[in-house]
Amino acid sequence: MACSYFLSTPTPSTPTRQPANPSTSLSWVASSIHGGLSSVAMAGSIRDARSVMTRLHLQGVRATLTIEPSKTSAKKSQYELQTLTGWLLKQEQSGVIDAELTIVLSSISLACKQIASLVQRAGISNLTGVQGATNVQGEDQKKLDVVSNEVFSSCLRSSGRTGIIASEEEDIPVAVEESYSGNYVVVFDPLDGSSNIDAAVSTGSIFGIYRPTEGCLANLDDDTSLDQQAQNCIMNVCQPGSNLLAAGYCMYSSSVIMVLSVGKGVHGFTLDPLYGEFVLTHSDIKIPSKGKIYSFNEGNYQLWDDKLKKYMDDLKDPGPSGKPYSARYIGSLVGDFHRTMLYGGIYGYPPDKKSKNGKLRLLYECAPMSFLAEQAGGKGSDGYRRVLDIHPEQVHQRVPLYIGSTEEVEKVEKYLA
Ligand code: AFP
Repeated sequence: MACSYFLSTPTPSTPTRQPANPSTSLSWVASSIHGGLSSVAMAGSIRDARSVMTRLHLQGVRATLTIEPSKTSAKKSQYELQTLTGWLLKQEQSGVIDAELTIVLSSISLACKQIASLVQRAGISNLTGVQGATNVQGEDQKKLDVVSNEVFSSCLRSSGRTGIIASEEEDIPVAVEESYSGNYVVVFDPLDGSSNIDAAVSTGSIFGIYRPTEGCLANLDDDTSLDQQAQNCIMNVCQPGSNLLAAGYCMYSSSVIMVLSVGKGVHGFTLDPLYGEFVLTHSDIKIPSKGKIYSFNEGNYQLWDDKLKKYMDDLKDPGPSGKPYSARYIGSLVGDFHRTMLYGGIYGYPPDKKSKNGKLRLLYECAPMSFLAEQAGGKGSDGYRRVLDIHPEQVHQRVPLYIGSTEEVEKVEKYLA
């Protein structure tokens, strides 16, 4: 890290110190009593400082190199912002991601900004309510589900770096014709929690990015039939979460926050509504190892397995401390998971008598969130195994999910064993 030092004429009370590494980069101030040079702030190495010393000596000024940490310039400027764009470029420069992935992530951030503005204005621009169709999973599509899917897909297509996209709102994964390099496989839920939209409650977009795979390049000029191409796309999308290169979500709430991992920790960026830029606000997020908040839809309690009922009953037992766990449930995975990441605790969507695999989808909900949980030091489990180890058999496959603080996830696993 660059340090700040002073180069000044000596006084009896300031002993001369020599730096360990003469090429260390630093900022410094040269000041002299006689040489006409007074408090000149410079940035450079100690070699630069020594050359100024030499010049001072040549001018007949007697000065000695005295190096002291600056009290003022170590302070971070209040105007210094780390934007998502700048952060991505840094990751690229340090070889964590390549230029292609940088472009894909930028195009996702653009989609999120557009969806954020649509969500905020939904009530004004008649975008609340249902579209009148159902998706492949038989769920009513909201108008904003459809629009957000359009926005997400078109941003990814126009990035030119995405080979296949798989969305909650599309029956099967689609090969992207505009792709000319990169060919990343991107899975996403463009607007999760959309049943909350009409009440202006938190929603979010979730995404995961997989490595390009050879079997599924969209080439509409070749003789491959569309059916075969679709098959290829399905095969290539059905990768376990352990193959994820990057994953994240964008939460549309009292603020718009994009949380992202490229496999080196988890970082959160808040959209500055004045600049229209995502700004780094949550660096290297770590989930507390335990936490006394649980987030389950307890309306399904009677439909749960007895082991899970026992677990839930015990969470509510005040015990010797006199303090039971607290319940928090928005009904929007992104919002519930975001809180769990920051405060600790557990989010769960268990199986029940009606839905034997729970409600959440492996590819574009459970796997990306589990990737983030692990990158933040937490855990994602289906009750018995690591979610990231599950190999999807279908694009819209559902799995039970228990995710959050490591100790809390291990606790529910013990009850279910
Ligand atoms: P919607 O997109 O239909 O609102 O579903 C949201 C969701 O997939 C997820 O975000 C929630 O955690 C979960 O469903 C809530 O489901 P319940 O309403 O059954 O609790």
